[in-house]
Amino acid sequence: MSMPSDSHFEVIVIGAGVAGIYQIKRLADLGVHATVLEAAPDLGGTWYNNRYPGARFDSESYTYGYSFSKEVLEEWHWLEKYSPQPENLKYLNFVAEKFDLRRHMQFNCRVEAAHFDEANVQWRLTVSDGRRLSCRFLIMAVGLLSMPTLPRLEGMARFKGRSFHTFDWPHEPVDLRGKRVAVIGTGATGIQVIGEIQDKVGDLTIFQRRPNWSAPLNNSRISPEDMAAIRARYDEIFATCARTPGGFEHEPDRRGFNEVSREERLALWDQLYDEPGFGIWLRNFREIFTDEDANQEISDYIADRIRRRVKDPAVAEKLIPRDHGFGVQRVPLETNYFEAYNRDNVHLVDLGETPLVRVTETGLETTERAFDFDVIVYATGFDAITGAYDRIDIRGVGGEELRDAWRDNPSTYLGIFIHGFPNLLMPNGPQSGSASTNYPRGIEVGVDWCTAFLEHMWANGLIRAEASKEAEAEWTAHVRMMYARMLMRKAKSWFTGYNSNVAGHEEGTIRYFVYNGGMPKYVTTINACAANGYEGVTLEGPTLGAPPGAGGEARLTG
Ligand code: NA7
Repeated sequence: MSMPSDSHFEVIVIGAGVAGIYQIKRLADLGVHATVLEAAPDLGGTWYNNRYPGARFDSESYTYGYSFSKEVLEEWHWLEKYSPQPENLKYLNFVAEKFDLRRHMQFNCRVEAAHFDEANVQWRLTVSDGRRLSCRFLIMAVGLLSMPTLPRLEGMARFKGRSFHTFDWPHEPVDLRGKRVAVIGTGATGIQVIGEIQDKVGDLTIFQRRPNWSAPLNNSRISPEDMAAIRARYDEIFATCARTPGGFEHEPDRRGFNEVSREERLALWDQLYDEPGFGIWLRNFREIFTDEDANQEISDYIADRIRRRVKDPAVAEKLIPRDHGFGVQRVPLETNYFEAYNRDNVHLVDLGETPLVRVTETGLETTERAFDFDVIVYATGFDAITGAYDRIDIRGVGGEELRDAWRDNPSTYLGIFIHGFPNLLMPNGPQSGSASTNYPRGIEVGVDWCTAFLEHMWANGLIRAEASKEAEAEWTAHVRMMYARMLMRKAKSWFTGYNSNVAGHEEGTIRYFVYNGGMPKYVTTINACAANGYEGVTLEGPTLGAPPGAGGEARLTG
């Protein structure tokens, strides 16, 4: 009996986060010789890395967990409606241990290069420990927000206190008591950190470049009785998530914005603002995403709520965004964020007025003055969606580099395949539906689809799959076209590829990163592709005359 090789695999999965864990579960169940390569010392992805105070779900916990296992659903008890990072990491470990998935994972194993070997129809990988591995199929489960970015500021290494990006928050507790703390960035992460540490630090100074719209999280505990009621409803919960554009329980208000009176709209918003979670964003009228006037009205409403919560009117005005409307980028959910600015130990520095100039040995300097700190927290975001791909030297047919192919914009077929990069699959890639949804709901769809695709390949003796240039061009044009309807296209956010800290991603360069048609349409589209014999993907066997029923076109390779 031949032993499976430890350097060649049928499938290599890159990344042991939410997607990688489920992907390897599916492959292990099929008995496929597969492994997961993970750069971090352990599994968990986002929930392994982001250990900053206040890190938690903005999805309802019970809609975020995996739906694939009845046993897991029965056994796991979510403790909070929006579960915090330590609990989320515990959950992912629970799942991995339950199905004994760790034995299929390799940690501290960063993939540095992946080159397609056309002659042998294989991917050849170089990993950080110097090993060379190969596989027939490569699955990218690298995460959407896994490449943190720091500002490009002079003197950053000079600072003598402690400083870290929120993604790299130390694993051992950081004692902030009595400390002078700076937070740079007021995205979802900054807003979570600020809400959590405001009353636990000596002094907190927030460096805000542009304010972000945000709304209350309204978190609560989940009692054993609540959890029993949730368990009884799981089928219904997941069915609702599958039906809604964002993969949440929140269903859009399908009445027309102008079909109801202004009083009715205000009454709805009063109710939604005080409800938990994304209700105010996703249970709202659909026009707020597409119609300037509707968007202005909801933005004015939220601005008033901010004014009611912040005592100093001058500070309140600084916290109200002017350059984009409510909901056109992902809405951070907060706990006591605006109230933080009512505290004597919390100060706001508006970088729009006085930009940062440099980091000094003792703190930060703006165009106006110098500040001294013990700790600087960089909550400055990510090289989103394509950043984790760009970091790996990925080369396809003829040595084409993926980072070159995607320099201006990603281009994919269904967010799953890339022309010129055969046998590479993305269960939650750029331009997929899963990139803009309640993440695990999209991931399960993507992983199930990719797994069924691989089963089709194996069942039909096929060894090479490549999206056609035409199919890719058509999908990418479709994704692009859908942005035309959305006010989102005007926002400078990670959804449109904006990041001032990454060369080429600064202002003025919109990137078509996500499929905006909602999960239900996306699922219909990818299922139709599968039902049509994987239309748009050229499938090949090892020799001419691959088995019948193979779909696509068979020709000689290798
Ligand atoms: P975001 O949403 O990209 O936010 C990053 C924040 O950092 C944002 O306020 C930026 O200001 C600010 N930033 C970035 N670079 C700088 C520099 N150089 N100087 C000053 N301020 C800067 O990332 P998050 O981590 O908060 O959230 C990401 C997602 O995680 C979120 O949507 C959730 O889905 C979970 P800007 O607005 O660009 O002016």
